Amino acid sequence: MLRFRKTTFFLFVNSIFSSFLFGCSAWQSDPQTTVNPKSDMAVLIQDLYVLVFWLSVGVFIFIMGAIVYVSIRFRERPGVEAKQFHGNTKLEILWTLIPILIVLTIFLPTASAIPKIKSDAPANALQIDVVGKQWWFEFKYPELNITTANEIHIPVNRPVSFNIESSDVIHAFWIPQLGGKVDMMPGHLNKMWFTPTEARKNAYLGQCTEFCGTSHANMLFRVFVDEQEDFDKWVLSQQQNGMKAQSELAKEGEKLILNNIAFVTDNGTAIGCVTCHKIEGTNAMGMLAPDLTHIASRSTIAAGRYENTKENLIKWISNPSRMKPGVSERSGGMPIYEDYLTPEQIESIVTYLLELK
Ligand code: HEC
Ligand SMILES: [Cu+2]
Repeated sequence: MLRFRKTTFFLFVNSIFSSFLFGCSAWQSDPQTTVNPKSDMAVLIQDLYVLVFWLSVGVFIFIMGAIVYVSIRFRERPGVEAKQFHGNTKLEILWTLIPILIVLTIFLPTASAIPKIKSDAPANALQIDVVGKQWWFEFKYPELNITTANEIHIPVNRPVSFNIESSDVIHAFWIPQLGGKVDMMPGHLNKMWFTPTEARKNAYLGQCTEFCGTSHANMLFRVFVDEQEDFDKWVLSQQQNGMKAQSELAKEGEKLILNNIAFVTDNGTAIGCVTCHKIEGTNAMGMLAPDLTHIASRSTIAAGRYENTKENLIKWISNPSRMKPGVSERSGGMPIYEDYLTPEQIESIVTYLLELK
């Protein structure tokens, strides 16, 4: 008996403590939340949520109150029998009318919000093409001639229109504070647009929200909402070709990547970076993997999963699958280079990558 109580007590304390820790983590970082919307469309959705929430609170309090009242008022007591009721036309009309009113109160604002959310983007909207891939996001700005991956910048207070697709399985595109979620389908274009209303230094977090294989949970992205001036600067820098290597070490790395020499395996197949990756202005023209032209300008690697540091890049190139399960195993996936390159070679490659600002 004592033992049972101890276990129960432990579970109770444990659950309270873990809820507390859970709350802390969500509170400290930028949460992926819908209840703090920062775009016109996200506000429309949030207003509907708030309306339904308070209606539910009202219904809950009314029903619970009525149950408690009836249970006490008409209960069986010594000398009093529990009361039974059979039919009451007035009440029946009332409890048909009230739900109809509630449903209408929800339906009318919903029916007015959905066409706005689904409408075509205004003509001045910034166009961004996004393609979901196992397990990262490719972003293109067709009018600005920019290609990047997993991190985008958009200017505040200008509509952005996303043209959403997938090149393999079904993914989904969602930035809880800004907009979505929209399915990313192979061979079918979906659209979504919104106007971000708050520029800030920290990114808005986005994520794939349709299970898409081993590393689905590691498929994240970041949206930076910039003041116009900062956005223009970003655009200018992204339109440049990849930098030439500066330091001696970086020059070695550049040679390794661009000459493809070190990557001939025992059975003779070349699996150099240039097969899959692009560095604008060089012979690295691969289209299968994230564009590396400005890899050093991004704050994260591996689809928002790890900070873009020297240490993480070394780990990534040595063995990407150890950092993101499934990456090397899938066909066309990034090879495990610790099998072909020395740690010194990998370090020189990373030194070059970090100069690609
Ligand atoms: C067979 C194709 C392939 C080859 C060859 C390849 N990669 Fe990759 N690489 C990928 C894919 C696919 C990803 C995206 C993985 C993900 O995030 O799920 C990636 C991701 C990366 C990233 C992270 C980019 C980002 O923005 O998240 C870096 C850096 C990188 N590769 C560097 C290299 C280097 C350096 C080489 C050569 C030594 C190389 N890759 C060779 C396919 C390849
Ligand atoms: Cu996915």
